[in-house]
Amino acid sequence: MINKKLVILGSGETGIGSAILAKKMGYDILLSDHKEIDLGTQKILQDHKILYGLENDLLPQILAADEVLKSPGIPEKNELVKKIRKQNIRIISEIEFAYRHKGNSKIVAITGSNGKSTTTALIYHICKTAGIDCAMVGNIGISIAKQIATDPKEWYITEVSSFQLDDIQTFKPEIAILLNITEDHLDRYDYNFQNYIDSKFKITQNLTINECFIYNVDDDITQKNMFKISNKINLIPISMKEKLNNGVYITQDKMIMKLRDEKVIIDINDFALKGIHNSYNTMAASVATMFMGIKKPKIREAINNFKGLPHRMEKLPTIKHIHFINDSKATNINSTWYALESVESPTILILGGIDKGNDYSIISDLVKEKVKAIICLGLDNKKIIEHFKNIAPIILEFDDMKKAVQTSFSLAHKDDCVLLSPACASFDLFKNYEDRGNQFREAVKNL
Ligand code: UMA
Ligand code: ADP
Repeated sequence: MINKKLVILGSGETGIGSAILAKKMGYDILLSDHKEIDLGTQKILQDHKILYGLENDLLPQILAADEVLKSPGIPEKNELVKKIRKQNIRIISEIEFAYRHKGNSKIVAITGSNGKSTTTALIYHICKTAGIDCAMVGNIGISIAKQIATDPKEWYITEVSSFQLDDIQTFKPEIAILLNITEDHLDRYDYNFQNYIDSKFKITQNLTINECFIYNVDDDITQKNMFKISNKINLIPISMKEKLNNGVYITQDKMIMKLRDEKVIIDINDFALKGIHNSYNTMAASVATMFMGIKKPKIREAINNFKGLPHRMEKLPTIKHIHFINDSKATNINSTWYALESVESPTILILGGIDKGNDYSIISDLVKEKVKAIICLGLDNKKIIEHFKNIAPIILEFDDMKKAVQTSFSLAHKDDCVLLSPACASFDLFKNYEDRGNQFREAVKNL
């Protein structure tokens, strides 16, 4: 029995999953939320005999905690978090808590500004193909703590966000992957990019020579910050520009993986995921699973028949020779850059939503080269219009997906592409990026 007073902040996926695991492990738990907890969630808490309530009603009990587990969506600037810090009560994240109670199971942790979900899903797919006992958890949507409590596995393929890394202490995955770093979530990092970079690098904090760190040597920001990490880590670089003696690279349409004394070569035409960004994701997933001990035939089979995830460069059925691509998950400018880079025909680009600090000049050249019209889909489109007014031939504004899609369709000619890759969060007009992507799919279907 662990007789520790654990307070859990937040009653979402993280909070509930952690509470279930903590209860199982014998902690003395209290769960709080700043809002009224919905009835379904209350029922789950009651069934597990977990005490809960409103943050404001529980302040003395919260500040008497031995440790506080904070849901990732709760920012540092939150007044309660400030009070907890002032009292020197340790704050941990869910992945830290889950790590402590995972037993002998192992973790693959995937982070990066873009490509996390795709790479996580691909690693999971390779592992399943190879018959490994595993679960896909973390930022992709399922609490790792809940998985450990209710259905433990040998491997947890875990998508990890910077918010989840912020409050780790001992978290040490067997395989850590950092795909890339570009500006994102700066509102949570005092608008200081270095703070966000440091948060991503926390994934390496406890690694030793026994684990491995897979990272992208072509990513400038990653490279510039590598000097900070311990030289006693087992490094596995990936590159599409350099031939490497250890790690993975692509040359003449071949992916070459060199690990320990083993060399594996797979033709890149076998990759189901297309585009440069996806080649990086496939390289990371392939070498991670090779490190786990999975052999080439299973890796090749799985990367070849992987279906990809919806809302990420998802091709929809062509209508009257017009192509439609749903890239609703592109919520920052870097992923929109990759989307535009990979389209091959003149494009009507649907852009906009809640801007998290985009520098639109990053896509100016690609817009000049490929974009016939920008369709703004957001409540406040000033920044986009200001930036592209002399670059894009046509800029129109909408606050409704149906009208945005109908207009895009009317502007498109044979073989053109209508690309939803908004570079922005969706919460001004939609519930979330899935809702935005689903509405796009529906509007296209109804043309
Ligand atoms: N809450 C408070 N006080 C606050 C703010 C929120 O009590 O100041 C409460 C809310 O009322 C709510 C709960 O906290 O009840 C929500 O917690 P949360 O926002 O951390 O959400 P979870 O449901 O626990 O989901 C989290 C991740 N959410 C965020 O990081 C914002 C999910 O990632 C993740 O799938 C899930 O844990 C399981 O790991 C979502 C996400 O948007 C998809 N992630 C960001 C991204 O991908 O860009 C990082
Ligand atoms: P994340 O989980 O990190 O948000 P996703 O796999 O969901 O990443 O992809 C999000 C967006 O980023 C999609 O629009 C996708 O096309 C793009 N993307 C995917 N992989 C990469 C990558 N390695 N580099 C840049 N952009 C990427």
